Amino acid sequence: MKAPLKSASGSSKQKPASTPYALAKERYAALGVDTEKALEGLAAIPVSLHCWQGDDVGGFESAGRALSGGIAVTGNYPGKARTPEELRTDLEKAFSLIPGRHRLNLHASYGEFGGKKVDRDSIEPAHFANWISWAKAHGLGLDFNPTFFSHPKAEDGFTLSHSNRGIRKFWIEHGKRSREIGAAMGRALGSPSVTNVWVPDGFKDTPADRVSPRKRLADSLDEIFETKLRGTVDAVEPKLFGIGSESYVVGSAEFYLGYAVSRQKLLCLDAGHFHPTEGIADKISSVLQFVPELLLHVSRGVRWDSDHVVVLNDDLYAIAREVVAGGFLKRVRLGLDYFDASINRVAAWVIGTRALQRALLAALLEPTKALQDAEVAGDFTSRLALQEELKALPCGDVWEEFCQRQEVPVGMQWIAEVRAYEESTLSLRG
Ligand code: RNT
Ligand code: ZN
Repeated sequence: MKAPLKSASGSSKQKPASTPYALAKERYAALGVDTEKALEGLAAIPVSLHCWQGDDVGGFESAGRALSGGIAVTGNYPGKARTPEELRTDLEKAFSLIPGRHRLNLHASYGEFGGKKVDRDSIEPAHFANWISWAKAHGLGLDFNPTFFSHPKAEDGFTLSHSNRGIRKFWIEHGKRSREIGAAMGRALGSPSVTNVWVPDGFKDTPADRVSPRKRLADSLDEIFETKLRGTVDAVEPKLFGIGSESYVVGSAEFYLGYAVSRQKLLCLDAGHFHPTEGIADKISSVLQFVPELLLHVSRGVRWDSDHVVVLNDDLYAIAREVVAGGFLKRVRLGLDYFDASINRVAAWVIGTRALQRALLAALLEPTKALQDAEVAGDFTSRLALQEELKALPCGDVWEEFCQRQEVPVGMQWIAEVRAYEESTLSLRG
């Protein structure tokens, strides 16, 4: 399909018979690690790409409102998708540059309403029929999110925990309909979707009553989740603060941890939703003692919950390591969540997804047994020495092999394809 770029690491001093991958394979084998198994394992891990990176969290409702809910997109890089067709074309380009089989994560505001005003409490699976048939045609799974922001009934910062019963009812209906849509997607595609609830509810300044909104949020969620549905699983997403909800967020970490444990729902951990230096890696094995599954919103907060494009940093390595070494690949669903309009949006998807996959590969290449044996024996010296040794092993050569086998561009080759797409397609958008 795509012409693979010759690996830059194949220097002239190497024996011609030894490809960089063959050498890497030997290095890892010496530590008891089977690179072939790692490659197979990586191919089996789907990542849910977030539709909202493609159009700055805009969506396709006829009203087309400004982004609200305390999240923000900065930048005005040309070429953002303006229609569902454009967004799908962009996604196809991104998926063609990402190795493996994946999923798409849709927000309710990305329905296709045929120019009509369909309010959030009236959305139906039919509004997502095109997305479903497109996903089927491309072998993608779908995930879903009710949209509790960018709407007049969310403008004062409250939705499911609103003090007004009518407004609460409106959003509860939206939540119920969203679950139905998620379930329809899951059933149509033969792969259960996650329907993830995140609400922006909170106060800019010190509240006089921290209790009542939380009670109302719990009650509203219980109403939304009342009916058992086949085809979707429910997740709830806590947050520390948002822009304009700096002093109090109703759905805090403790609130949703308690909620998810008591209702046996999925907890969604977004990497940007905690104190700036607090990572989510260590939470994985804690929370999975008590909830059935986790949803991860892999993101990168810079100083605040800024939703920067995911890159291969220590936090990302640690997250992937805990998922893999903990044996949690079947209980952790991986999704991305960031929005950057200052760079090419297709490239943003590709960079973030490939970074997550590379972190997962590094985790799959870890000699976990050797590390754990050293630990059990009390030999923390060897544990630390080996952990350090692993950092400079030729993981990148195994990654390039993976890209080649999956028939996607190797190395920097993919950026040329994004540039060509920019010229042929994105630059034509007004
Ligand atoms: C917001 C949450 C949420 C959103 C998306 C658009 O802070 O992270 O997941 O980013 O629903
Ligand atoms: Zn998130």
